[in-house]
Amino acid sequence: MPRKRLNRVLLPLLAAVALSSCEYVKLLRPSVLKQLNPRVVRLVNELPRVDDPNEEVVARLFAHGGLDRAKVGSDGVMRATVRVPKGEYIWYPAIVVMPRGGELELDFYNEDPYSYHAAFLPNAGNRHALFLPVGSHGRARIRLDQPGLYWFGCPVANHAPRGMLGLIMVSGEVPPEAKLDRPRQPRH
Ligand SMILES: [Cu+2]
Repeated sequence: MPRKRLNRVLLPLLAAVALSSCEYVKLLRPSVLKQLNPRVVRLVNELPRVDDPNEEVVARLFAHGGLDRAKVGSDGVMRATVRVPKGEYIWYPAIVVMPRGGELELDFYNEDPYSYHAAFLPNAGNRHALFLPVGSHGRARIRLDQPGLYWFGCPVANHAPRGMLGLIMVSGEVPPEAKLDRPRQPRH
């Protein structure tokens, strides 16, 4: 009987291992590996605790566009480039990380021949709109002083729910839980 008992334990275990290794094998298919570009790798490195509900949501929603870190210029202004690729209705990258609060200059390139787009951006408690006709380049200078998560999106038609939502993450000395919520905005 011990052998039978062993089977009762071992068989489901082996089945589970086989199943889970199948799941891993599935991840090795070219379409998935193709998504492991530097932007997505940076996203996973920035949000390693994907079992945390908030981080999980952020990582899932924005994984395809990946993440980029704004570079601080000699003038103290942070800069990053965001592209709209052809026909994908997504921002590349979808997440821009600022190392600290301050001014952020974003260069947008609409490389989508099918549609004009626009970037509706957070800016010092207000919003800044940048229109992006087909094939155009636009530059926006915004100010985000407080650490936190700030949304940006394309207000054209149904582009935002199709994937044209992005995040600007302002790093800073706040508790990690606070970073995952948009901070209180000053009232004017
Ligand atoms: Cu759009």
